Amino acid sequence: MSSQNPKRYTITAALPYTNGPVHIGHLAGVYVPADIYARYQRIKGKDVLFVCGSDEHGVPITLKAKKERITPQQVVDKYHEIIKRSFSDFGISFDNYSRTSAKIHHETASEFFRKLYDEGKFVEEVTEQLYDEEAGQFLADRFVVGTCPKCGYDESYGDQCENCGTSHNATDLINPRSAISGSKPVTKETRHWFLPLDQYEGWLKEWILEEHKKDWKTNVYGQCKSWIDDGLRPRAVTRDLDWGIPVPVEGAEGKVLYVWFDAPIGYISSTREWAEREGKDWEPYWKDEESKLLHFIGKDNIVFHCIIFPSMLKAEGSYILPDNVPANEFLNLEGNKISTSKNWAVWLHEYLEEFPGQQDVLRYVLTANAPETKDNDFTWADFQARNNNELVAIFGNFINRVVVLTNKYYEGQVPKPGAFSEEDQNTLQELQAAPEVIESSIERYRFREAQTKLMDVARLGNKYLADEEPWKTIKTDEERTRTIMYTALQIAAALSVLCEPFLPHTATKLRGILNVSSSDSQQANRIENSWKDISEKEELIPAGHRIGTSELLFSKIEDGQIQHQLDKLEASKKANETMNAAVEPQKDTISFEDFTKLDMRVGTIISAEKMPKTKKLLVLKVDTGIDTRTIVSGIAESFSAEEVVGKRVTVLVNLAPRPLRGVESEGMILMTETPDGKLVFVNPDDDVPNGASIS
Ligand code: B3M
Ligand code: ZN
Repeated sequence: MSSQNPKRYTITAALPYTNGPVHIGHLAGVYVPADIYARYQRIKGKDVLFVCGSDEHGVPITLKAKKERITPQQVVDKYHEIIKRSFSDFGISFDNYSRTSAKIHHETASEFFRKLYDEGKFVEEVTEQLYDEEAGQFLADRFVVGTCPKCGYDESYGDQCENCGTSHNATDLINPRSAISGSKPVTKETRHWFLPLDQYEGWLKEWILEEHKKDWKTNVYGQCKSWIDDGLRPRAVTRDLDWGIPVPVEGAEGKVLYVWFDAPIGYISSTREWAEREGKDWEPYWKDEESKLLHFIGKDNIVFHCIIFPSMLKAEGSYILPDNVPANEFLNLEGNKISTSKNWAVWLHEYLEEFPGQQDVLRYVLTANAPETKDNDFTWADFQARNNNELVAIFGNFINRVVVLTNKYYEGQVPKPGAFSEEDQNTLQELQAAPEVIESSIERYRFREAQTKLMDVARLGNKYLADEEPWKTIKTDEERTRTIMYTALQIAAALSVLCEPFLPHTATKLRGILNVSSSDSQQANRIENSWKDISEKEELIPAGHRIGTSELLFSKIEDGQIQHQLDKLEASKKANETMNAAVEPQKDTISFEDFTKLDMRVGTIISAEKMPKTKKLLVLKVDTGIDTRTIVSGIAESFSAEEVVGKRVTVLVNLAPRPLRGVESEGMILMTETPDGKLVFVNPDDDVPNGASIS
């Protein structure tokens, strides 16, 4: 592993589960930081491979398919496209975006498994696993929920607790219940293959706890340490499921690879897919010690990328190990945890519809608030403030003033400078130091700090103009004005390079405005600056060069746009409240005998009148098939007496009679309630006769 000056970079970003679109939490935690890093290394001229792809196996996909009543394949086909599109819209510059349902991935993962299998690296064992008798299937991973054995959270999944991050076996859960049928699972014997993590403990201790004590982030190192200190146990790498990569071994019918076994191999398959397309060799990116392998992930994926996948790579034997795993914490939204099921999220595809062309604003705000060392909060007020007070007022304003004045004073030509004053020299010196300042933050994965330093360059430009006031000197000193404008233009040109990792769309736009090129341009006599040039070149944009016309880089975001976003979230909150209010927790279990004591019949209301001096009560005559009887029912706030006559109803007929306001009520009509509190009848189909019993 070569941290210092590696030959090439293999950068991976977590493969998103393809069971829904991607939101700002994904972008802030994983994809924007990974992209900043990849773009930065490319501008520095490094050999970079940045890969990702859709994670299309695993229980989350199957559950979504069940919920939407479509096939798992339909689920992944739908979301793969949406996710891929969002990434490209936001400028996430993957060299390849693959998917784990691709043939090359099935092959790569199967070969990998087979090699470990053939070399006896797995332990094969018949164990008791949770089984749902109602659904007729084993309950692995997210198919089962229960109480976390570590933190007591009672919605923990079978393979991982979202509350404390611990990864466990489904049989470790306390009070497990099936996510499919809700029933209590039984245990049943089944054969599986286990990766004996306990055998890698000594090596992991040395590799992580010793070698990476200093360079891994404290949140990452801390999680690994606690895992290793707790003692590692063998982990099953196969599952009894019908969606996934079939276990490539005889006698393993009906079994697939555990999604967390195949998904990280997806990084390798994505690399192979890229290499085949580009006519390159994939192996150095994964097998040459001089390559630097980096995994960008969210904190819930730490154990898989720091312990399990490296153990797999180690077991295989020919791969390099990650040099670093710069995992982020979580991003919250307006004070609450982002939640797909509660629709408490800002979806990337929706954002783009509402803020077209403003992807860099979101990238900027997410980096400014990146949850690098602790969970952080995204608020729309902050989004607006950072756009209006920073991007518009500092960056955009500086560029606009430079371009407008150059066009006005010099018809768009960079003026020839005279002698530089001390202020000019200091400013240019500060500019030359900027790449190194930004660089040192990026190399330590401190992207928010790096972006602040980028903005300091725009601040430097603004301050320079404000101090030197070319709009005043133009009236008195032409040569001085030319020098000022020349200097300011150098800052603008530097910004068009320095902002590229953070704000790629803005960088392109700015290069257009300044009429300078990016390295892929075919233009003759092009002006092209690299990261290094900013510190090393005498001038970045020469006198006589003609710039383009002014165009606003950023535009103000109005209160109304923000209010619209807040209203959308408010609507989600309301919808959740009504949904939660509607679902009461299940009551205590009753025996079958208890149930058979209830005598419920289909009946028809034949007359109704309001109980005098009450708001709620109607006195009903009901034909129960057995007899016609009087029932007093508290439904008058939802129904008038007239409208209930003729209604088919369900009646509990053997409820002990009780007097209500002096009228004997001989049973109970079964009702339910809409989320907004309106009562509705539980009414049987019309062709069921009165007296039919319900059981
Ligand atoms: N799909 C988990 C997630 O989306 C998982 C990451 C796989 S990375 C190999 O959080
Ligand atoms: Zn837990």
